[in-house]
Amino acid sequence: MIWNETVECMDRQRLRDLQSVRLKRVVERVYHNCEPYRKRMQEAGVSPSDINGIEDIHKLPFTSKQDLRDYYPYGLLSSPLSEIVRIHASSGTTGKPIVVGLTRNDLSVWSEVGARCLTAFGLGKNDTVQVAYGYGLFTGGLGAHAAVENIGGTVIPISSGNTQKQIMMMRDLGAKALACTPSYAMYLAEAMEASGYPREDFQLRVGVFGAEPWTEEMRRTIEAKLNIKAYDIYGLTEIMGPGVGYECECQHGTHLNEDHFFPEIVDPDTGEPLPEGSHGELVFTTLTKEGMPLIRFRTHDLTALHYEKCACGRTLVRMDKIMGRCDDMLIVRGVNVFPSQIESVLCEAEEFEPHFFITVDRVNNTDTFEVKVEVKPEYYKDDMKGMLELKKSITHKIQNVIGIMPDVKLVEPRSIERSEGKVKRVLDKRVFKN
Ligand code: DLL
Repeated sequence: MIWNETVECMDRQRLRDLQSVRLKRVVERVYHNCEPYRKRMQEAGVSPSDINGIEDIHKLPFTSKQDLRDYYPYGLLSSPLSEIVRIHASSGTTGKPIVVGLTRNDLSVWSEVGARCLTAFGLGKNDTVQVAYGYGLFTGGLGAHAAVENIGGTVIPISSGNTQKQIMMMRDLGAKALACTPSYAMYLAEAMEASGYPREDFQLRVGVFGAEPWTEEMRRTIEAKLNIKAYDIYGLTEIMGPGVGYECECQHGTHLNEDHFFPEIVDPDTGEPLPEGSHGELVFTTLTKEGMPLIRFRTHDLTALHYEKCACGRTLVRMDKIMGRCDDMLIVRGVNVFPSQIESVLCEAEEFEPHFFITVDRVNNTDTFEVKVEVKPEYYKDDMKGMLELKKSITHKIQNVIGIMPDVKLVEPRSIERSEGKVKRVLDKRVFKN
């Protein structure tokens, strides 16, 4: 099913025309209403009259996360505070959070794009959706909530955490869909198994998972454990929470809602635009936002875009699964390592759970790379020889994928901390030593 066929399946030339009109409008808006944007454009020697269409977007300067911190809290608003009806924020690793302001119209665009996502996941007015993303400043809870209400479904606004209650409500209220992070879905799956309730007690059939990178292997693992179809939903606080992108039934990439959020792929080091299909950093320009429009915002997310029409009929661009963020790529002994590579290996290995924790350190000027991996209960034995074999085999498998030898530590079942929101899987002690 398609929520808004006119837009989701729009002829690409018409879509470009629409994007052009909207880009011109948003550039005018930030230039006249937001001092930092005006200054930045003047410094770059561009004025709104230089922007005649979407093809001119490259003339505009980038916006970064640092800009949002520098102009905290309201410096980047393009609407007066009297028009702002909601604040959201995302906590950075250090210092002040990033704050965004949304107008009434921004909220209505958000629930429109959210409805496109849920409809693509096969959900409608007869479905009950348990929203186990956190409610509050995080966009996950309230974003998913508005989407469910817009399609006329029934929302259970349980928020994250309180796992036993989640299971009880899911069972008693007959939730058809679960919206949460993939890592929390894994945790819930284990807890459901431990609860002893038979699978037939639950009506769950769809997962609305996002807010963190997850691999295809993780998708298959969760689908098998929960006996559901798991869909990817993408978004970020600065642009709009969940709903910037979504998978359709073909699951052949994440469609981006390009009529509202214009995507580009650039070289993460130089900022140069890359040819279609190349991997690089995703950059967004909000085309319709009023409260805090962002021009060429560098997301740090690494992916590629594909423009051929999808078999589902949608013409909206398809984005590859996010492989990670430029800032969570580890460089260990000169080799680039993404935590998602370890996740793929563990999901494929019969004897392990996909729970792991990486610690990187520097000892005697050499990087150390420890990976704690959790052995499934049925494979966790007292037999020393067997455990050594297991360790050797997983060490090889990881080394084959990442190119360096990990120092694997096998740990007991359920000993790695589970996550109720975004999972944290890396401790890089080197940052404290520089
Ligand atoms: O995580 C918004 C969201 C909530 C999306 C619920 C989907 C579902 P932030 O906290 O600002 O916003 O984090 C945004 O999370 O730049 C990506 O690095 C990552 N991310 C979000 N969705 C996905 C996804 C929300 N589906 C950052 N796949 C983004 C991979 C994702 N990474």
